Amino acid sequence: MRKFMVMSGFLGSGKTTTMMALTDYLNHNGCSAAMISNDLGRKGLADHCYSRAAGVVSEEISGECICFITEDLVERLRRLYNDKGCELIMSDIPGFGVGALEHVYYKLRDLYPDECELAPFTVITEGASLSKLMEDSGSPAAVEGGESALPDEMRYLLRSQLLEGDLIVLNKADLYTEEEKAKYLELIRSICPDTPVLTVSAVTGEGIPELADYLRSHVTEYPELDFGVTEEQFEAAFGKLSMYNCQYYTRVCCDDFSADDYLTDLAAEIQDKLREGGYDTPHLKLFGQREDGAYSKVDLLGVNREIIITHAMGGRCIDLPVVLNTTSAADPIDLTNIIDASILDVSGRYGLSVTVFYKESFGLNDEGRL
Ligand SMILES: Nc1nc2c(ncn2[C@@H]2O[C@H](COP(=O)(O)OP(=O)(O)OP(=O)(O)O)[C@@H](O)[C@H]2O)c(=O)[nH]1
Ligand SMILES: [Mg+2]
Repeated sequence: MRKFMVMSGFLGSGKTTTMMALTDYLNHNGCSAAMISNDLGRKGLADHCYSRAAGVVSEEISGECICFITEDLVERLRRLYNDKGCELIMSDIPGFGVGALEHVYYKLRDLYPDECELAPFTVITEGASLSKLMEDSGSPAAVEGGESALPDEMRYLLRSQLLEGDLIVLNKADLYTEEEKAKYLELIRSICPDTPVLTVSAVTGEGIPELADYLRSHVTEYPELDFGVTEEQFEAAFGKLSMYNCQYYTRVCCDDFSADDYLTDLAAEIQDKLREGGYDTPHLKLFGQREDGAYSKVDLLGVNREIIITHAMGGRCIDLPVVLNTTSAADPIDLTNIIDASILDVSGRYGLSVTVFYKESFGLNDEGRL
């Protein structure tokens, strides 16, 4: 079998976590699998660092959505199939992305028909996104641990992403009551009445074997595309979002420190400042790894939600390389100022020096980016 699949879904819905769980499960159950983390931004993004640190077979395609670099994607797939003996390869796309069905699946079918089979185009969703779709205009969505402050324009993306799927996966099942789960499934059915839906928890592993079997045994049906959303509405949604990525190295002047506490405090500082500025973040990721491989991963999925320590390092360290990535609903210059100031403030509190290796930030609609 030489199979490829794309996993789409909104920022923070659990694409990376689900691909990690699937890759790991498949590799332990008779199918050689690999995942590709794809995002805008320079090489060495948090998702790839995290999946590699966790020991999952993973690669990275950064700088451009796989939608627009078909030849590079095909080259990468060939290497994984031919040199590494992979049978099922999965890649995500940036979490605000729509259109990969057309740009990846249709192009692979038309230009590279004998390259590989295409598994169902899989869309991950979860309670926070579905609550955003459910809320009445003007009344914020209640999600686990807080209300969404995301702009209403995000609904164009959330709805279109669902419509693009051959398969919809309701993730984070461990967080819902039976009543909530039923409400989310009903909403999905009302938007996509004919699309199969599986429920999983990428964190507990519930439903992962069933999802893996489904992907192995089914192929895409090339769903018809009619989002019912105008170009202007997509532009309005993208216009609300900005990206900030940086990598820096931090070192304590004396004593040692907890990477888990440091990254959590940094996430809290950014959260407070974003909230004060009237902004929200669907996903802020912080990753730090000690020289011996021990790592800390902290996530924030909204200004009104609890900070998540996704993986605790546990011990202490004297220095730490840090990767910080976010796509936030904020002005790009304000976002940069907020994060830069937070890094300096919190590092100062811990007595840490900061050496920035690289930093980039831009609005998704900014013109002139090469
Ligand atoms: N409780 C719970 N948390 C989950 C589950 N799946 C993912 N998460 C958490 O949700 C957060 C975001 O998950 P990611 O996998 O990074 O989300 P993503 O879709 O890759 O996000 P982007 O890369 O920003 O588009 C992390 O803190 C995960 O640990 C789940 O099944 N249950
Ligand atoms: Mg991800």
